[in-house]
Amino acid sequence: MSGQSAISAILETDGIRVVFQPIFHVAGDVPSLCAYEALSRVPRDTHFERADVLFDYVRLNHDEVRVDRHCLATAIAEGAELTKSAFLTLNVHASTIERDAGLPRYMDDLCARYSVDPRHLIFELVEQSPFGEDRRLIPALARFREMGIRIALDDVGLGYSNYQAILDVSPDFLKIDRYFVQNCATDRRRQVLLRSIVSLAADFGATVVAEGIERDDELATVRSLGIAYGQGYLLGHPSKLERGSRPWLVNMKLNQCLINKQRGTHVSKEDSAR
Ligand SMILES: [Ca+2]
Repeated sequence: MSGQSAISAILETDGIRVVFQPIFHVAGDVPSLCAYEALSRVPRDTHFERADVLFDYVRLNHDEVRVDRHCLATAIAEGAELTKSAFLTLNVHASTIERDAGLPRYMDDLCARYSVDPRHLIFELVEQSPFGEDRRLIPALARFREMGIRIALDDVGLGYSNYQAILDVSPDFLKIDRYFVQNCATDRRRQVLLRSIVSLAADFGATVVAEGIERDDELATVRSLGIAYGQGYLLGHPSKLERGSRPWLVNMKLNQCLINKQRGTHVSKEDSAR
């Protein structure tokens, strides 16, 4: 079976599943859950063993639009309930936003169908090639912003999520890739880079989220550098959403002793929605 047919088979059988990983506000005395990232997973017994393998193939074959549409629909269908009390972040390729002129209407329809307020959604822009080469990205993003959807730049620091993207996209959020967070407690060079991203974000009016926090000392360092939002295995693993369950609170291994008493500025959903 070719890769394209394998993708078609996965989409037609609703093979892509979604899990949700919590994002916490970590600057206050007590961490508070404020958003969930929807992450796609593929069945292991198919042509593609992992989602990143599938997405690499999709990008290579310029097939982002149909796969992104499918993943967005799945994430909103399964995560609609979460948007009642938190933000829901959705990964989407910048190239899909550039090419898919019908996507705003598609999102409108999905939000109406599942009673989701688009102001509670955040697009995480991912890309493996230069952003906005044909200049359609910025006007396309403006249409989503008019709907109330906010824009995050994913994997900041890696590849094409760089200064040019920050300048062109003016993202509301910068999600710092785990590469810069791992071992940041002991690696001063990583601290220098993180500090510079925090300063850059402040100047651009963007909010920083640190990804891949796995250790207590990494969380403490992230907090000491003034990063208010965090995500990672220490705080909560990606989990399937099961009705009535709050698996993230059970999984949360946060060491409260590490939360220093310095008060951060808490941005509630209502505050930040303005
Ligand atoms: Ca992401």
